[in-house]
Amino acid sequence: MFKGIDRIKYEGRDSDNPLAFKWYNEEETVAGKTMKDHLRFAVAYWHSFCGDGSDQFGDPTRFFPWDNVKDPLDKAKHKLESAFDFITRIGSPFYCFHDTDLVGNGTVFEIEKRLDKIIPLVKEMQDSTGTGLLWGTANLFSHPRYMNGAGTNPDFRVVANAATQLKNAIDATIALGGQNYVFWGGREGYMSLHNTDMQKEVDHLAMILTMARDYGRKNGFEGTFLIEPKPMEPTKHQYDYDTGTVIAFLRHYGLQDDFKINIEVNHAILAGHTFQHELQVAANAGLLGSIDANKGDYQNGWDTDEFPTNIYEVTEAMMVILAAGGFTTGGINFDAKLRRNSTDPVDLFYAHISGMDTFARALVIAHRILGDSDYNDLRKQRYASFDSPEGSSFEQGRLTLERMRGLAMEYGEPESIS
Ligand code: XLS
Ligand code: NI
Ligand code: NI
Repeated sequence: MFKGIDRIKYEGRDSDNPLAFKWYNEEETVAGKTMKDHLRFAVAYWHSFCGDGSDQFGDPTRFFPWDNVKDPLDKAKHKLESAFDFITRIGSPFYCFHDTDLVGNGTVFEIEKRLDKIIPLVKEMQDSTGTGLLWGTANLFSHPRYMNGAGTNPDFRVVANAATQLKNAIDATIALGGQNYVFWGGREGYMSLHNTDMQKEVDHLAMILTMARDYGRKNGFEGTFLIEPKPMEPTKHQYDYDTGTVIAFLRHYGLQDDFKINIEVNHAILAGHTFQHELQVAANAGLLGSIDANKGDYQNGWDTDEFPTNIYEVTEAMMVILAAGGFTTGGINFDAKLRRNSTDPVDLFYAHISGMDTFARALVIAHRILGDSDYNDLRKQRYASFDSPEGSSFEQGRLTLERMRGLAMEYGEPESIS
């Protein structure tokens, strides 16, 4: 599929070769770590090897060499070879998948059977190419059985099916040495309160996550469970609205020691926030896990999943990520897709190169702003009045409103606004 395209190399800023990196030099060290170790890029199996360009208004525009292979397992193998061919040529250390991206959809036991057969082959592919699994997940939203949700479905039989698919996806993730396991809410939300018992549904969701945690830990999963917030689409009210909502949920149900947040740029925008804001909220809670890198459209109200090329947005994000100490098990997954009218296989390279270069460049700039400018000092100075004895007494909880009144009398009306 990608014949004639060599391993993408770093050629530096002066290169005009569209099939070369201008900024991403995996061996280059920034702040004591190589770019490869900082950024931990991952290719998304679904957009890159399943996305056919179709949308609500039109048929597929992109065709894969395995489209006409009848046997689901043969199809899965064919796709696997092309996927790893791409991953190796672009030089991404990781990739991510949903169970159904690998083996197609069906009954949960059909999926189970196919996974049992394909996972050893995926493992071989990982080992022979030196690629790691950043995270695995189960697709609990595409099949018609999930039209009213998976963990939050009002029909217990659907919940049992969802749990089965979930168990198998965790098994696959463990077998492949996955560093994280992701839950994006899919259809875990609702359309109308009139037919929805919200409390019951949210309790059920927590129960499924608790079972997943217990199962994973019991079976040797040492990675991080991640929740990926999204405020809307496909349901009107998604239970994992944004990072703040998810943090409250995790703490309420006692899941905060095993779960962190996977923040997607476009989801942050849909929630009326910025990506940077969401990262900072997670970092403050010590729950910044991983990111789904893409770019939203500021005029559209849906998940456009464009490749990230906004250097300002990404630089500000990298400043928060660096200040929080960087990724541990997490990384940068390109949850981004080619446009419908982008139909050449080589376009997948241009798109990933742009995204990887944008993040690498942002990493360099962010590191310089944090280290070589007065950015941090200026922000600190803004709160300097809290370093006074009274200010620090306040922060330590040693003042009362009465004492504050006394201090206000002493200070009088503040003259200059600092
Ligand atoms: C959809 C989500 C999805 C998750 C994985 O909006 O971003 O792609 O990342 O299920
Ligand atoms: Ni995502
Ligand atoms: Ni998304």
